[in-house]
Amino acid sequence: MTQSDALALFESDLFSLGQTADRIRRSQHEHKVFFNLNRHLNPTNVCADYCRFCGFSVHRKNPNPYTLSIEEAVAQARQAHDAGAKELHVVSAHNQEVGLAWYFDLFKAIKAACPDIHLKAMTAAEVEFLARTYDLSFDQVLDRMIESGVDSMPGGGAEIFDESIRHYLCKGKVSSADWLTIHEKWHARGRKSNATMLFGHVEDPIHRVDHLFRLAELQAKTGGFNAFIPLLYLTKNNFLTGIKPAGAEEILKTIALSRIVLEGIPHIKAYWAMLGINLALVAQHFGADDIDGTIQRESIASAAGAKSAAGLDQKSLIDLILNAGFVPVERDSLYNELKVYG
Ligand code: V47
Repeated sequence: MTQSDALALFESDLFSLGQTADRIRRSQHEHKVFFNLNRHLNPTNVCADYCRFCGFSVHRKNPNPYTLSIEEAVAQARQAHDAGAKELHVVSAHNQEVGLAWYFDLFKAIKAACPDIHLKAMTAAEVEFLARTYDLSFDQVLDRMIESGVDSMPGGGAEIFDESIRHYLCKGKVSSADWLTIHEKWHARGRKSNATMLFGHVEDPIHRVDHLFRLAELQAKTGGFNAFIPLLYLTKNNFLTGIKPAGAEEILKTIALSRIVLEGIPHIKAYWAMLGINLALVAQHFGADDIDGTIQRESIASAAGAKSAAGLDQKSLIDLILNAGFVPVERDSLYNELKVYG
């Protein structure tokens, strides 16, 4: 498929696009909807970089800086673990005040306190920030992550790869080429990661197609991406004004196109914290097969206006998936099936 074919598909009607995506989804995953028992932990919102879309980092619209001590972060990890979380998704802002060691000591301390928890931590944007700030190579940062107990990498920081849009959105943050290089190097270490795309702001469909094709190319080379997560841009508390929020049709088409173009990435996640649980369930008919997890607590999407701060309990998540006519499958962080419900 060429980029023009993909663009033409995107312009076709929602239901034909959805049907094609659903065919691929069913051939890979039948009626399963994957979820996990996870907890998001965002240890600091103090950030040296500036992204127009971000409502989480501290700025004049969000004048509440916080940085957890290692002890506080470990206490939250323990609490999550005691409540059943099997994965901790740790994403911090780019904090120049805490020092390099804070990032790695945090992971070591969490792993020491909860050895069986899967640590999904450090976006490529954080890796690049630490390399840039402390004059390290990407390899050095990635090796220190592994030494400190990081198991896999989340997909954040990809935003939109098109360089002109990226320059407008988040000038100075990790470049698209570096984002891809960091994931390639991580995969070369035999580790898995996810990929994201922030959509529904100032980009056009052509930029989404370009983004998907760059990811497909890397996946063909490494096979290291587990899941792709199209992240719906949320409009609150940031400096990207005058954007008309994307509607359901646009969102579902983007998810469906992702499933079609990224046939080599096994899972497409409809992240309920940003989409809302109902649309995330509908998205399971349009190419998605994963919904993220219980989350328990979340700061990035909720800072931007999502109703996800408190998470969802396991039973509600399972019932919602069953009521939508799918088979809930609890998975681990690497998509091994742990329990099939119903
Ligand atoms: O990179 C920031 C996005 C991302 C806004 O790997 C916003 O499993 C919408 O990457 N509206 C971080 N999005 C979250 C992320 C993620 C989430 C869930 C699962 C996984 C995974 C990864 O959040 C950032 C940025 O693209 N973001 N501000 C906003 N206003």
